[in-house]
Amino acid sequence: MMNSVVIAVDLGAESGRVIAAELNEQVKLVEMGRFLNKPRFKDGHLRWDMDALWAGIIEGLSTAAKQYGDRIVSIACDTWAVDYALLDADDNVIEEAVCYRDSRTEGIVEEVEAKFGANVIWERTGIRNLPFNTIFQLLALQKSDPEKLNKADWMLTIPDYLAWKLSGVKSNEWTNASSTGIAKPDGSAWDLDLITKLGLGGLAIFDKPLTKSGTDLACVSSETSQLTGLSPSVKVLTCAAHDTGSAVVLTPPGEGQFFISSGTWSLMGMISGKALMSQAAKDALLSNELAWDGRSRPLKNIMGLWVLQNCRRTWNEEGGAAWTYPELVEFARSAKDVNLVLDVDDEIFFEQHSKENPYADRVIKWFADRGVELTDDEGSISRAVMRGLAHAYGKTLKELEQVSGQKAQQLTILGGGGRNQLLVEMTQELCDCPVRMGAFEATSLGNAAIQAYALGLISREAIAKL
Ligand code: LFR
Repeated sequence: MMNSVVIAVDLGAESGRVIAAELNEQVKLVEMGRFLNKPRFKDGHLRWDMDALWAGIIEGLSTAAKQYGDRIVSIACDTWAVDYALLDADDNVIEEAVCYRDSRTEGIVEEVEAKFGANVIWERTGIRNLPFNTIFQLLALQKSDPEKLNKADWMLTIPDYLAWKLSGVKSNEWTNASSTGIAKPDGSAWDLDLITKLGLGGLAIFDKPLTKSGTDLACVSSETSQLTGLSPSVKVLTCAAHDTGSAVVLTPPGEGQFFISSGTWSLMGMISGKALMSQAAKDALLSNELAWDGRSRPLKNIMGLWVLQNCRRTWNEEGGAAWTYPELVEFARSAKDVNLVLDVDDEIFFEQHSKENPYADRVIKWFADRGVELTDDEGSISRAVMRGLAHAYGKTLKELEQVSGQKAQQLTILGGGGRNQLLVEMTQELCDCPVRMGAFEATSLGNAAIQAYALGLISREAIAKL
């Protein structure tokens, strides 16, 4: 593997990154580009600005091509899950991708549950009914604009879409497919029986196969090569296209090893030989997503740093401040209100910040509704959010232990959330097991590790040691 470079394109809800992974004795990550990700309202819906994201990726890849030239062997893309672009038979994008935080899915889960029962998706897939999951987005689209679905030939989740733009080859990578709520839990195919039952039978988008993580799709297209200066021999691979799937590749193997993939969301769970399908698992709101290697990845979605990110927008965008996250953490350390705990998973915290309904006010109101007066300052609010997260981790870890029958030996924190030292300390206090810090750039590292493994440049054992 000496001297080769693989490129991880990793998009998160706040920003996107193009990262070069130098594969030598150690794997060294070098940032080639970073750009903001700002969904905005367009044609009545909150949509991702796909052109801006694409421009950021091309710029990052061009930088990589200049810096590493022929050392670059491959690229893979990962992003958040569940969202998609629809392509017609002539490869036209039918509409700009809608963001899963758009309100179009409101009420759809309730409709599905009333018609088919609350367990209809869980029983077949082990996936929890999260209102933003792809299946509910598709059902919302079917209601509002069925023509778009009928004329679609491919549904590409966002990383699949980017891989297609880079290579010209369309695919449905299996970790991301598992997050849609309508794929078979072993990743072998779309669950056509379930899809038909839910009223989406016969659509062309589901007559496509699923593709494993680590598949060689093709070389970059000549257009990509021209745009970026990358050699035409650079391969486009699939990694775990679902960012969480790439991040948790770095979970140490063995019994009792749990993870938190900590970023905009906190995903807390484990890698497991089998899906956790008991009633207790369902009650604990777990989702059995697919791991890159075909095992199961039972986890719970916890609202994550999203609430803090949006409070920061209140202070910075509306209030004219310019607080950084480290500053907010320092304020939280010396906050007036020390022990307040916010329920970060309350649905009022799902939608993004708006001028009309600023986040910091939402937090204060949440406490006021419960008869508690929270001091209206950055420190107290940030601290209540972080304590809320740590409490959610403590509770979820107990549930995971119970449902899996495995006592926690170690909890690994993966991703940028690990930089928040106060949150790490609180997590340590509330989770009764040793906490280990994993890589801050876990998603890019996991993405790169899957590429290197697929190319035969690194062993399974070496991945576990990254
Ligand atoms: C994290 C993540 C979560 C998924 C959420 C929405 O970035 O991918 O795993 O539930 O975003 O797609």
